[in-house]
Order: sequence, then structure tokens, then C-alpha cells
Amino acid sequence: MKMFAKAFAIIAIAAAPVAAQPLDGQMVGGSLLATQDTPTQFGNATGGGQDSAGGSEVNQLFGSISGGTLNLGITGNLEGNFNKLWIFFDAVPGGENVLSDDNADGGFGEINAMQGMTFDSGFEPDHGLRFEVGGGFLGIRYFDLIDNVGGDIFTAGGTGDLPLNNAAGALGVNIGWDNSNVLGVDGASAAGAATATTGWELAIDMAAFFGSAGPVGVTAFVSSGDATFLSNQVLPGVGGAGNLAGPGNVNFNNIAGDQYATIVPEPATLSLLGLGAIALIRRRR
Ligand SMILES: [Ca+2]
Ligand SMILES: [Ca+2]
Repeated sequence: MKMFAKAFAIIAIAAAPVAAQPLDGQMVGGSLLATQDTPTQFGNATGGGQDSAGGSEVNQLFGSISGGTLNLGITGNLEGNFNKLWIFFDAVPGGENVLSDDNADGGFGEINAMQGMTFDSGFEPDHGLRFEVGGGFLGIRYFDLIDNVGGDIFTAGGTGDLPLNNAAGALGVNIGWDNSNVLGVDGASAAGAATATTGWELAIDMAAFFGSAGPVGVTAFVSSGDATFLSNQVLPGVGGAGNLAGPGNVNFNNIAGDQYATIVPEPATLSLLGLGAIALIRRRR
């Protein structure tokens, strides 16, 4: 019995809740899924403003699913010229391993400029988010590739409304976004990728956004504003390749490694904790 109590005590320590970090786009971390391996060819921002003048990059990707929430973090920055950060998720059966031309993205249908883009086999995205900011407008939109619908998650007036601190968006998506990163990769080297600490922090209600408990496959990349041109900033990375250019010609099967990562739900530690507590109470009697 002592052994059991000890085991439960260890589980209880392991399951002790970590203090919730503020969703502010700073100190972005969590379970590391990928680190950028490719210098940015979309410019390296050095000014430290929320408009990230002169550059876009994505440095590290973090993710976990706990208690029905997908916690996603990306360090990096997006140039305030309506360039777009796209995040594609594979969370339910079905989807588009090759992007078709019948999608809606809540914006001006830029997603359809990526028709023909082919993801790694095994990754069949069904949902996604797109981020953009520019003069006078900031938009975070969702898309559903199965139902061919999209819409607003959160919109605001532009770079002046950044950073976002625990912004409550539609469909159970809560957002932190600090767009001032000057660290991470630059135009010549990816060696500093892990030095970036600011960017996007998302807490996504799995049931509300996906109607699924997971697991979730994820990929993230940066495109031009009209999505007719893809950068080389992809997570997981493209191994030092240059800008990917026309999306319709991009086939991630032709780039070494998987340009997607899989996030598996964490075990329900709370129920174990409950069992442990019951065992400890019984032992005392
Ligand atoms: Ca940088
Ligand atoms: Ca690949």
C-alpha cells in the first residue's frame, strides 16, 4: 500500500497545475514541436515596432492539448503590409491534402490563390486560421476546408491595436499577439531561431473550433498579402530552401522531412489525481 501511495504522490506532483501564463504573445513557449532551420527571405525586421517593418518570420512552433484546449505558440513576426500567417490544422477525418479552389477564408478568398498546393502525404488539413495586419486593419480569420466556409475570429483597427492581450475571439479562439520581434532568424542565418520569445499565443477550445478532441496536425507558413507567393518561412522548416514562390507548384512531399507536426492530447491527469486522492484518503482510515 505504501508503494501505491508513493506512486500516486508522484503522479500528483507531476499533474500539479502549472500557473497559467498570460496570453499576451510574450514568453511564448510550451511543448516544442519545431524550430526554424531556414533564414528568412521575407526580410528581417529590426525596428521593434508592432508593424514589424521590413520583415516576416516564424521561429519556433509549440503545441499541446490539455483539458480540451489546444495551446499553440509561434514565435516570430509578420510585416504590417497584409502579408499573411497561415496555420492549417488536420483535426478531423476528411480535408484537403491538395488545396482546391472552392474555399472561403473570411477575407477576400486569398486561400484560393493557393489552389494546387500539396501538403505532405498524411496531412489532410480541414480547418485553419489566417493572420494579417496593415494600415488601419488587423484581421484574424478562420476557414473550414470541408464546409468551404470562413469568417472573422477577431478584427481590430491595425498595428496600433497590437499587442493583443488575451483577446477573446469567435469559435473559442483566444489570442495573444505581440508583433515586435527583432530576434530569431535573420536574412543570412537561422542559428538564432530559438532566441525569439514573442509572437502568437493561442488557446483554442477543441470542441468549439474543431468538434474534435484531437490529435491535431499543424503547419504554419507566411505568404504575400494576396497569397500568390509563399515565403520560405514554414514550420516545421524547409531545410534552407529559398522562397517557395507560386503555391500551386509547391509540393511538400518534395521537401525533406514533414512540414507538419502532430499534437497528441495529454492524458487526463486530473482523473489520475482524483484516484490518487481517494487512495490516500482510504489509506488514512
Ligand atoms: Ca529576426
Ligand atoms: Ca515534406
